[in-house]
Amino acid sequence: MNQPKHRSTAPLLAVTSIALGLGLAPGSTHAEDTSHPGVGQGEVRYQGAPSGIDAAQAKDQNTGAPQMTAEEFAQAKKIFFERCAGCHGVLRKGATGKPLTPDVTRARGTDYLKVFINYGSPAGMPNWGSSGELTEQQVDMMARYIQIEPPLPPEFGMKEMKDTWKVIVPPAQRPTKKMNAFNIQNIFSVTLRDSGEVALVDGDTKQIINIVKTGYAVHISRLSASGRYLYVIGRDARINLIDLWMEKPDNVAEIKIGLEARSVDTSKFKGYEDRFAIAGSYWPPQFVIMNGDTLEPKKIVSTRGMTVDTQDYHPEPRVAAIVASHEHPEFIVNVKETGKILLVNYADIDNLQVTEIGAARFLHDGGWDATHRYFLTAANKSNKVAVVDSRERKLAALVDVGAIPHPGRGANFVDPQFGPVWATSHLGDDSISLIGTDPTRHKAQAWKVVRTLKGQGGGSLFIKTHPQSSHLYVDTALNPDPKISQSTLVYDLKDLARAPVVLPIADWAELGEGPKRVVQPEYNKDGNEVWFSVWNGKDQKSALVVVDDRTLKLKTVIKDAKLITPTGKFNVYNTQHDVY
Ligand code: DHE
Repeated sequence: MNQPKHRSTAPLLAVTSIALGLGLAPGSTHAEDTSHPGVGQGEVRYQGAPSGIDAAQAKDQNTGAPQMTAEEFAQAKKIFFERCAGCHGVLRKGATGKPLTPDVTRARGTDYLKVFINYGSPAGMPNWGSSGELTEQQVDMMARYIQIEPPLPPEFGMKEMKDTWKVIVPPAQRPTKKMNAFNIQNIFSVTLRDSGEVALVDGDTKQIINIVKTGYAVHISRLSASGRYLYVIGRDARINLIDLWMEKPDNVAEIKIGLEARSVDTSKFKGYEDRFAIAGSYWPPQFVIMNGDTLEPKKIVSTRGMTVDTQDYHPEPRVAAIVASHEHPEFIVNVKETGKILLVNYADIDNLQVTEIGAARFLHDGGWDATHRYFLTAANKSNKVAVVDSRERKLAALVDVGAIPHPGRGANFVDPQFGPVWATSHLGDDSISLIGTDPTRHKAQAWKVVRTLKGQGGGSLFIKTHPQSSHLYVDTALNPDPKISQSTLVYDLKDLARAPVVLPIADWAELGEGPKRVVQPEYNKDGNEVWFSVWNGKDQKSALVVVDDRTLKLKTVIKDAKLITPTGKFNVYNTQHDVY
């Protein structure tokens, strides 16, 4: 490096002569510099040296980009954030979808890109044009838009969070004991995706207790360690804190922690019960630790950094699943695009210790093994499951599975031949991978796929069982064949060689028209009922279907005009205790 050659001495000389002209001793650091009002001379000398960056390396990023009117740009930007950013990322660096940065797209050219946007691809890109979702003019506009440098959404720091933070009922004014007669351990928090609400449904009586206003397109609900507080996070990064002890459980605090988010969890280690909450955002890429009972934000940490494999800088590593360790006062945070798993120790958040575990891209969802020591999580586009030993704080294994694993939190049971296993289904194929999870008594099987079951088809999102059940339920909500997306498979865990049973869940709901996707099996507290969402269009009828787990017969259908687009369901007890 020839750095000294680039460094001109001119500014230093200039400052010195100004100092001399003012009659000040050269080297005085206190006198103000007249060329930089308000700045001391010493500071100007210190910071005023020319940068070693060659100006020619800093290019005008939009040279050679196609033309767009301001109106087209505004419309294309809106379409991109609404339809494309989920897969390709806000900065278009790629994740589930391919990278769409101008270096890639400009080399392809407008005509090529138009074909792609119009007809989609077998790798999963929707056919936006030929399906009629986008007009010919919009397809052309999007093909030009993605050749222009992506516009940056704003950052969201402490000030922005505090501006949105509301304590609706302060802790001192909340009940000191449970004020209702509900069996709160068997309440289900049901995401009403397109109405910006959750339904709290009494698992015993199947009655709706309350419909609570939340963020837009709620993603998940999680419970505090005591089971009293329910945390709900919307895609718009709004968190609602619901107190289940109130006469009618409702919001007691809320905050927006970013512009887009998917995950929230709470401190579960002994001595820290209900103390902290954590939420991760997609944009900006960061997580925030909050007070558990008020949501007051305490510490924000960015996840921008280097990727695990090529060690290149990634400007948008989104926070995917977060779980709370039972072995240490730590949150386990999946960073999707860098493929890193962070162990964030909350014992002293002013001197925050973060252990970084290299796993694989692109980390998504996951859950605990039955002992709650090992966290198994999908690195979906790597077709792997990463296993973290939360006691030893290190990676235990990277296990090759089927195409695009998507476990939700997965399913734990005992394989009659291979011992304790955790299972995932897949978005990209019809397999269900069973991974051995007992390195002590079944060492040879630990962290290996010991058995692969054949499902109904790809497009599976969630798989579930319960310690009191001998069944394994696998949905196929995103399969293109309605017969498959509207039903579920059930395996007999005592006899895995036996052909699985198909339950026609959507038919049982008798809803009439619509896609009626059957999604996310969730058990009740006792493990003898399984609840499914029949997820229909916003203006169509949806329902919750409850199956008797012992007989595999329909138990009841919960229908209500207020149950708009139900998707995820979270049983209080099972979520609180990580039972799955
Ligand atoms: Fe999810 C979990 C992200 C689309 C329903 N989803 C998760 C988690 C992440 C995630 C990171 C894990 C959270 C955790 O455990 O802390 N989901 C995403 C996406 O990025 C994606 C692909 C696109 C998007 O724009 O959001 C996406 N998810 C969906 C849906 O379309 C689903 C089916 C319906 C819906 O409600 O939007 C959906 N995701 C769910 C559910 C869970 C979930 C029900 C929790 C499962 C569980 O049992 O814990």
